[in-house]
Amino acid sequence: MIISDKLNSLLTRVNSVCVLTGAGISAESGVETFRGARGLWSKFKPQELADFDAFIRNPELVWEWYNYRKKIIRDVKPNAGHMALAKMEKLVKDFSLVTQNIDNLHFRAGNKKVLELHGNIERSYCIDCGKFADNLGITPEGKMPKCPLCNGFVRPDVVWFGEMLPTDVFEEAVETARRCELFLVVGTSAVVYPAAGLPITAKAQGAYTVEVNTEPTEISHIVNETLKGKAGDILPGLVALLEETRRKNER
Ligand code: BJW
Ligand code: ZN
Repeated sequence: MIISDKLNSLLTRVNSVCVLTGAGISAESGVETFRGARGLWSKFKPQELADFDAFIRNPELVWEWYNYRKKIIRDVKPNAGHMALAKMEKLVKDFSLVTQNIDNLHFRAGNKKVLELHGNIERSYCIDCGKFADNLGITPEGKMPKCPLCNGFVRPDVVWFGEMLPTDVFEEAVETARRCELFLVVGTSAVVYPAAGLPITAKAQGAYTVEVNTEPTEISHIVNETLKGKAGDILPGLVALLEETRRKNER
């Protein structure tokens, strides 16, 4: 892995790191990304699945799609990229992990705190009374789950297009972007806002911004440095550098 002298030297002393992840970090675990030739959006239409009006029109279809993805996600394991970020949380004093993913893999890798901007596939809530529930899904007979309290429609607790992100979670993510010294953007096409604005916020306040991605993205020309490759190959290398310098400093 080739990194700049600037990043190398920053890793020896950095105390505040914010990481934003997207679907690409879970790709090596076997979770499909959204965009690109083999992404979910090449087979399914977002306006029929990741949209509240679509849910009201055809809740069974939307639930079927989430059940299909839930099964995949439960069967896969966190990969070397997720594991590296769990290690990074232990090494860096002020560490924040912000994810657009709903797949739980950061928690399963061992991260204690994850700011989930787009929700979590394992949670759902009633659109009538707001009650939250875990692990609800389509019934074995293929029926929609219903609210145990009011019998209302239950939906996955994920953020669809045109919906607000959870305010407290997003505000905390902005705060971390505003104070970090190093901002890593990992495995996201950076086309979906407001998440894609976070590296821009970080750079504007002086953070060094580094992108880890297999392909160029919408923010490649904005970040300070691009590390081209798989998250599972690059992140362990960055963590090894962090670890090495911390060990030296302790001596
Ligand atoms: C690897 C790799 C490896 C692969 N290693 N890398 C016009 C302009 C600007 C904004 C808007 C606009 N019109 C509408 C908007 C707003 C809209 C938006 O941004 N739209 C754009 C698409 C145009 N945003 C919203 O609606 C958001 N809400 C909002 O703005 O609220 C305010 C508001 C409310 C009401 C009215 C008006 C404003 C909500 C966005 C919700 C996004 N939801 C989804 C679905 C979540 C649930 C689910 O999963 O089912 O979130 S869509 C989907 O995209 C999902 C993802 O989190 C999100 C981002 O995708 P991500 O993670 O970047 O994945 P990919 O596939 O795009 O990229 C993968 C990357 O990995 C690629 O770059 C690969 O190269 C790379 N890669 N392997 C490293 N091994
Ligand atoms: Zn209810």
